[in-house]
Parts: sequence; C-alpha cells; structure tokens
Amino acid sequence: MKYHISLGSNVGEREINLVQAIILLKKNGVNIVKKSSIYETSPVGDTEQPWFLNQVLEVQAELEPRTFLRLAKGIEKKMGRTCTIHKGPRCIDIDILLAENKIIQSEDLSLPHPEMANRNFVLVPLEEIAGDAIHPIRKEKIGVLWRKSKDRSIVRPYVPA
Ligand code: PH2
Ligand code: MG
Ligand code: MG
Repeated sequence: MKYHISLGSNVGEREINLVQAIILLKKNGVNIVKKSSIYETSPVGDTEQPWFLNQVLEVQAELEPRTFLRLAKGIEKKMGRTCTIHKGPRCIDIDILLAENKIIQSEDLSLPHPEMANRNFVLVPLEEIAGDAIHPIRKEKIGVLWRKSKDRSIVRPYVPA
C-alpha cells in the first residue's frame, strides 16, 4: 500500500533525527518512493517550543495501516521519544497522513490525518511531492487545501547551518 507520512523533529540534531527515522523505516521493509525537501517550521499549537524540521515522504509498504502505525510508534520509541508533553517537543514524530484513498475513523487511528488540512507544515511538503493527491474526505487536491488553510504558521526551506 502507498502511504504519505510526515516526519517532524524539534529536539536535538533535528536533521539527523529525520535521516535516522528514514534509515529505520527502510530497515523495516518500508520503501521510500519520494522525499520532500526539509522545511523549518514555526510550532503549531503550543508555540512555546523550538521550531521544527518537517518533511513528508511517499512510501510503499506491504503493511496494513494499523501495522504500519505500530511500526512508526516503535521507531519513535526506539529513537528515545522521552518527552511526555502532548504536542510538546520531540526527537521524532511520525504521522501517517494518507493511505491512498482509505478512510479510517477509529480510536487508535484516523485516516486521513484529521489535522492535515489545517497544518501548513504538512501541506507545503505534501504539495511538493503529491500536488495531485486528493484528500479522500474533502475531495480536494492538496494545493486547494493549502490555499484554503487558515494556518498562519511559517514554513520556510531549511538551510543547514
Ligand atoms: N507537530 C505537532 C504540533 N505542532 N508544529 C510544527 N511546526 N511541526 C510539527 O511537526 C508539529 C507542530 C504535534 O505533532
Ligand atoms: Mg504530529
Ligand atoms: Mg504523532
């Protein structure tokens, strides 16, 4: 199944954390098909935390959505996600955005990701690699969601120091 996933890091060596997450995904049989650029983004929600690096991937994995979710959570844990503050700083956050046109609404997993259309840090990199993808509930392309987004947080290309 094809998935679009979002990576985010705002603690430690942020770029290395993104690279490490990709290495661990590959090790677990996930094929990386496309990678967006890396963006530096202002925090959404709790703004009293460091800026993030965010990236979106298109991947191919022979895994059901819940199995893939478990893998993603396992990688987050392995990478030392020690912070327990909900929506607070984290070494790595791996979120499943889309699983083709699947719609899942359950306690443990919601697809499409319920906040994806409200987050510039998702829409900008997703538009870069999947501008033609259709949001299966909104039935609109990513670029349309982006133009309609009310999020005013900042998303800028990441320039390594
Ligand atoms: N993740 C959050 C909350 N806020 N803000 C940015 N810019 N990037 C994120 O990845 C992010 C966030 C919860 O997962
Ligand atoms: Mg998240
Ligand atoms: Mg998450």
